[in-house]
Amino acid sequence: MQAENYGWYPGHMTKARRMMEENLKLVDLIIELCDARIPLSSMNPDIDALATGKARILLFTKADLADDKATAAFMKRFEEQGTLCLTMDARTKAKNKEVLSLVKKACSERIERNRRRGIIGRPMRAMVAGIPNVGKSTFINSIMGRSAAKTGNKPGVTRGRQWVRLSADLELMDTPGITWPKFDDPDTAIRLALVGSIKEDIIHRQELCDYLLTFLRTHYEGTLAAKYGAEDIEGIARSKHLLAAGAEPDTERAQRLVLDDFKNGRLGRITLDLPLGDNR
Ligand SMILES: Nc1nc2c(ncn2[C@@H]2O[C@H](COP(=O)(O)OP(=O)(O)OP(=O)(O)O)[C@@H](O)[C@H]2O)c(=O)[nH]1
Ligand SMILES: [Mg+2]
Repeated sequence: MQAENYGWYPGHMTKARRMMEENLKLVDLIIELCDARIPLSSMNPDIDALATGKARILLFTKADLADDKATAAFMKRFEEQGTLCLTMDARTKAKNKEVLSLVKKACSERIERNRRRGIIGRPMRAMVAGIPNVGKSTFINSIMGRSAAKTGNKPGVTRGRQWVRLSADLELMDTPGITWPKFDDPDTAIRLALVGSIKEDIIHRQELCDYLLTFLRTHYEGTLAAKYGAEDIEGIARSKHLLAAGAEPDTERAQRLVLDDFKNGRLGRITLDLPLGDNR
């Protein structure tokens, strides 16, 4: 995999890592947001090394778009590893209470240590981190109960760090999303692009669409036929009457349609990372 092709050139990585390190100095807790459709591909592989000694919780957003069965298998695996985690639709407040109790659990040691040192009443500070477009700002707004952070369905909406005070006990830091290369999995960049966390123009649309169609035919049999009455891009173009000059199928428009339908959950609830072993 050519990491530079995806914006993962060395300068970007150094900058992203430095920013993460600076932000980490300011917080007690990391709230890492991952996309439930790609729990593994969206996880920051360097956070373990960067965040030693910090409390951590993992929140899987966009669970409303992910495959429930896969989500359950992933959660089981993470919980067995002792990770404090939750799945959610970050646009709703449904999990607010559970998130706060998870935060408390994760911070309990730190609060106790502070108490022993006579530090009482200092709020816990949490950094909300994760890949672009995963829902960091949306999550902050839901838990705050008001629009405190700017959101939008494309990567790179939040530019700099921003603090919000949730309560006397907890302050949250919104951060810009960062992507990280995982050299051991060449499919990571494609999966990140399919869920909208890498800018659309970086990987060729045809490559993305071919990957998605093959994945769906293999792991979600019948999905394409049910939605489009066809399983390949030319067939889809024809059945959706997307035709170019000479009544040829307009595959470019068909690709855009399929990718857009997937991103917005119109192909059903689909998870691109495989929960059992081989993530390919
Ligand atoms: N369906 C669904 N959509 C979500 C969820 N969380 C966020 N979104 C949508 O995803 C898009 C991105 O949300 P943001 O909160 O701007 O994402 P972000 O992580 O702050 O993105 P950057 O600031 O660009 O790094 C928005 O259109 C949200 O409405 C979720 O749990 N489910
Ligand atoms: Mg944001």
